[in-house]
Amino acid sequence: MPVESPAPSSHEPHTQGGPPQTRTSADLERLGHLYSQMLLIRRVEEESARGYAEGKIGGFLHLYIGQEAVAVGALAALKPDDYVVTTYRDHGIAIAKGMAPGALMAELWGRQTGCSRGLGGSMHMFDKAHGMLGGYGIVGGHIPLASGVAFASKYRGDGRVTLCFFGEGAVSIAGFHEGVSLAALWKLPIVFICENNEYSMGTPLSRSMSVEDVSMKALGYGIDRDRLFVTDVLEVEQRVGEAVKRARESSLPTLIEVRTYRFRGHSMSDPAKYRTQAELDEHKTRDPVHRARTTLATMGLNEAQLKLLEDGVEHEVAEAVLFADDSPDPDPSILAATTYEGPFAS
Ligand SMILES: Cc1ncc(C[n+]2csc(CCOP(=O)(O)OP(=O)(O)O)c2C)c(N)n1
Repeated sequence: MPVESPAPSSHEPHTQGGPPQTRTSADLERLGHLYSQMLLIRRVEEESARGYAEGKIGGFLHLYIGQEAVAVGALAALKPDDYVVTTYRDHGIAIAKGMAPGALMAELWGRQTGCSRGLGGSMHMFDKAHGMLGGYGIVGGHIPLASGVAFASKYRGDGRVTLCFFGEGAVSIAGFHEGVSLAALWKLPIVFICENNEYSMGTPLSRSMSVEDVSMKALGYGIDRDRLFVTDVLEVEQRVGEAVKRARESSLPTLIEVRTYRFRGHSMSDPAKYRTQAELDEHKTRDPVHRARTTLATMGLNEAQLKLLEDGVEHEVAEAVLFADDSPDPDPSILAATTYEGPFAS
C-alpha cells in the first residue's frame, strides 16, 4: 500500500548549521555562565565516579558525561518556575535546574541531607522548589507523567512549560506514544527532548528503530519537531528556546531530537565494549565542554580569567563532596514511615 507523503512543512525539522553567528559581549557572558555550569556537572560526576569506586555510593550510577550541553542549553531556555521531568540519567539536569551540588552528592552518598533524604539515590533526584520533578527508572514511564504536569499547567493557567527528557531507547515504548499523543491532542505546553546518545545500554539505534531520524515520530501526532547535533551549548539554548516559546505562547508541544554522545558506559558497571576506542576518541574531539572553553578563549577570555572561573567550579565541587562525606546517614526510624511496615501497610 502506498505510504502518504508526510506532513505539512510546518512540521519539517530545522536544518542544522546555517550562517555563522556573530557573537556579542552578552554572548561572552552568557557562554561563560553556561560553561561553568557544564563544567560543574562534569566535575560533580567525575567525583561521583570516584565516590562510587571508593564504595560511598550504593546501587546504580548512570553518568551524563559528554551530554552536559543538552541539559545546560535546554534549561537555560526556561524560566525558574518551569518544570522538568527526566530519566535515571538525571544528575546534570538536576544541577542545571538549580539543585545544589551538595544535595545531589549527599543523595548519591545515601545521606540524610540528600534531596530525597538519601532514600532515592542516583536515579531519583527531586527538587520541588526548583521544579525538578524527577528522576525515573522505568524507561519511558515518565513521559505520560510529564504530559500530566503540562496538563496541570494548562488547566491552572499558570503559564509554565514542562521539558521532558528521555533517551532514544524510550521512543519505542508505549509510554512515549501515550504521552506525546495526549500532549498533541490536548495541545499541552510541553517540549519533549530525545537525547539520542547513540546507544540504549549497548544497543545502537539502528538495531532498535526502522528510521534513523527520531524527530520523525512527531509526524504521527502532527506536532512540531526539530533535530540538532549538539556541539554548541548556545545553539541548544536557542533551538530549545524556540520550542519553549511555542509551548508558552501557543500551548503547542514539540518533539526535539538532540544528537549527543555519552563518554562513559551506560552505568558504572558497563565497560562499553560494544564501541571502539576510535569512535569514542572521535566524539571527544567534539566535546561541547571543551568547545565552549575554546570559544570563550577566541571571544577574548584569557587563561587567567578562564582559570578563575574553573577554580570557582573546583571549589564548589570540593564543598559538595565534603558536605556529602560529613552528612549523617538517615535515621533508621525513617523506615517505618517509608516502607510497607509504615502507613502503606494499612
Ligand atoms: C521499561 C524498561 N525496560 C528496560 C529497562 C532497563 N533499561 C534501563 S536503561 C535502558 C536503556 C535505555 O536507553 P535510552 O532510552 O537510549 O537512554 P540512555 O540510557 O541512553 O540515556 C534499559 C533498557 C528499564 N529500566 N525500563
